Amino acid sequence: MNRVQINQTTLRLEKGDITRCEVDAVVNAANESLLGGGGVDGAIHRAAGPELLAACRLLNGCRTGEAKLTPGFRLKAAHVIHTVGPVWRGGTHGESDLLASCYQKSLELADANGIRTLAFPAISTGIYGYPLERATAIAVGTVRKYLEKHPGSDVTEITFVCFDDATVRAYEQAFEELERGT
Ligand code: AR6
Repeated sequence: MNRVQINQTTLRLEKGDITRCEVDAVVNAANESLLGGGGVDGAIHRAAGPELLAACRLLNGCRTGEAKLTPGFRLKAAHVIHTVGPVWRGGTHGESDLLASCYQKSLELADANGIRTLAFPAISTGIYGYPLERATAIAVGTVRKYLEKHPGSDVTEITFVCFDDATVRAYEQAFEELERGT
């Protein structure tokens, strides 16, 4: 299963590179400095150009679980929502609440800025080591809760962009669990 509908919003998954997504905003899995890094963060900064780093420098960093907005500069996406996922430290350091907060705060920023189409990477599941299936369940579950609580949300389409097949399978499973209501 690669598509789920919640109120007016379609959740979909796509395999590929988030820097090429034609959406209103892409979400960046950043670190607290917001000054760039590896993984999807490095790819977004390379594709957006040096103006993105200059804009990020003005933001004074971002705490784990929070989100901040910049323009997308040379990306096709008009905006970048930078959020900082938790580093996995065994699961007993508030990681699940912090990861859920990344999705929640990103959606709040999207709605506050008229963003209708949004693409998320699998936050924290790369360099930060969050177990994949647990992370995708939190991603999909948090988005569902947000949309059920905000039936007037302007966001019409949310794409979970998967860089590899294991991530595709994890989102497919999370979509199936959501449809089954588990
Ligand atoms: N498009 C979509 N997904 C991607 C792309 C891409 N171009 N590149 C990687 N991914 P990660 P984190 C996937 O490590 O775990 C940075 O240094 C990747 O396969 O990018 O939150 C930051 O500055 C994985 O599925 O982010 C932080 O220091 C997912 O994106 C730290 O890494 C997230 O992997 C954040 O670590």
